[in-house]
Amino acid sequence: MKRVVTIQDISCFGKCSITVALPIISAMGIECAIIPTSVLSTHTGGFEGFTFRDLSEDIPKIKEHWKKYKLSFDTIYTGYLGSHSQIDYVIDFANEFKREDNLLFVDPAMGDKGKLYTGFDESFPPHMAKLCAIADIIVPNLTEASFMLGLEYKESYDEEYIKDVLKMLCVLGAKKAVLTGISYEKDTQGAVLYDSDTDEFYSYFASNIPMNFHGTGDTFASVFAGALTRGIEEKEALRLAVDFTVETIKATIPDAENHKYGTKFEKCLPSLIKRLDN
Ligand code: PXL
Repeated sequence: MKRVVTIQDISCFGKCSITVALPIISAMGIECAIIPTSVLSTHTGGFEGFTFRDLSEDIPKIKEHWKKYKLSFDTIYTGYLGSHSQIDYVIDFANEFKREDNLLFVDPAMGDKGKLYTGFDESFPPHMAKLCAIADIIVPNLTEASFMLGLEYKESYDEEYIKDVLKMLCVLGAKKAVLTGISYEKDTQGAVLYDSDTDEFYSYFASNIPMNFHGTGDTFASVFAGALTRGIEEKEALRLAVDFTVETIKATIPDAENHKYGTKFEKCLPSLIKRLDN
């Protein structure tokens, strides 16, 4: 059985990070080990007064313990990290557990819609860029990419601009980069992949549902990381991740007023499993 370790926070309520990654990756038939980097009562997107327990100091201790057991992972998948020291500990973990034949998959989850999430300042993205630099593949949205590259965030853009941003992301050091939440036309939204080894681009778009639900980036990243771990070819993995994310958004439309409570992704897991079986 393939094995992923995902390193991100536990938001106890609100369906994002580990509470999304773990069920999705398990449903994809992959073992999912976790390193919780912090525990929050809710995510930071729209809840007042959330708690935050920093577990940074546990990361090196978990690493040392796992080293004794010579544990290995097909994919190291990192998501939201809540402090500068967590980034350093995760880089250290990746340097220890990265092999020639495994995947370091980085979702630099730290902002959306041109703004950084509550709790981050402008010193954070350049630091996250250092983790992205050692990754095999990174999956930022345009906000995260713009902050890491020191570019002004653009609401509207064309294909050329997105291609330039992807190339700049790979200049940071990542081998491959995917920009998520890309929309050239109002009716479609999707993701664009760039492979710096082959200098090739691949785009996949599905219907654009003009609603924002929390945790959809984590859903996309979990399915994409899971599919790559299963050995699914990148283009198909991207299609699977975009399609599943759109399906979860559609399943949540009846509950749109509770967008901060996350999506009803659980309803869609059977169809994800079915698609993997085919
Ligand atoms: O979905 C990304 C995410 C993960 N973890 C926490 C967050 C967010 C986005 O706001 O606040 C704690």
